[in-house]
Amino acid sequence: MYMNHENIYDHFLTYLKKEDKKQSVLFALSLLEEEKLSIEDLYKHILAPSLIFFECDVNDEDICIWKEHTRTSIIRTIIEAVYPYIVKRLEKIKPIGKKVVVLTPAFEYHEIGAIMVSHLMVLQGFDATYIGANTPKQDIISALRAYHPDYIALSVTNPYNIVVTQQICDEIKKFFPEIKIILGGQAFNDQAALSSVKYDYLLSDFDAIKQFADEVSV
Ligand code: B12
Repeated sequence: MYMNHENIYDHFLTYLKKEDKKQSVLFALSLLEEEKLSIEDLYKHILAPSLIFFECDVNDEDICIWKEHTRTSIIRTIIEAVYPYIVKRLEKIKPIGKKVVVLTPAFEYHEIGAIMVSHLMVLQGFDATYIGANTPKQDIISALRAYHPDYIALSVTNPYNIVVTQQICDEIKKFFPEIKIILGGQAFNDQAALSSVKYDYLLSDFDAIKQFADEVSV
């Protein structure tokens, strides 16, 4: 019987450190199956930290990039396998009647945060669709034309992608002034980065999604 998130996290890391995909995936899914953790807690306390705090062992430096890629791929498999559990929860979720398109902009390959955000938004009653990583400006515009969302959420990790984010936000505001722009991701840890970007909401972490849902569903 687990006492707290820390114990679960440590247990999960023993599998991840060995790149044991089978045990990592089975263990993570068993937490949901046996209702030891909610999807929200699995993402917040287990999966996200396992990537954010990934550190290279000094002895492993030569193979570190390979290890990081392998870990990312394991986490991605788990997130995709969580989707049926989201569908199961949908029966109990009251839709709030707001559509969101989630993506990462051109040149931004870090997409795990964006995928998790789209899932967590669905769990809060949003009609949220993840349209991909490294999304060129033109494809974003086409998606907005097709989906007519209330919000577009951009996840940006690398600070050097703020310039492209600024250009995308300018176009969105020009062609779709009614669509509200949500920004999130590590690139905005330094809020000075935002001075040149047109946006409506800055959400810092997973908890902010719930607060945002409460705010816009009234
Ligand atoms: C996995 C990973 C990769 C993978 C990504 C694979 C994929 N399919 O996503 C790959 C190998 C592609 C990669 C590449 C690179 N990476 Co990398 N990567 C990481 C790593 C280890 C984990 C990222 C991750 O998924 N975290 C888990 C998610 C859940 O966290 P998150 O995205 O931050 O999301 C949280 C919040 O930011 C927030 N959030 C995020 N988006 C949004 C959106 C909304 C709307 C909301 C509400 C919240 C929200 O919610 C989450 C929970 O709090 C980080 C280490 C780290 N400290 O993060 C480095 C890291 C981000 N990478 C880094 C770098 C430098 C690179 C490369 C430039 C390396 C290189 N030289 O090639 C390239 C750049 C590629 C590109 N053009 O984008 C640096 C960035 C440093 C910086 N500040 O500039 C980091 C921090 C590593 C480091 N310590 O140096 N990387």
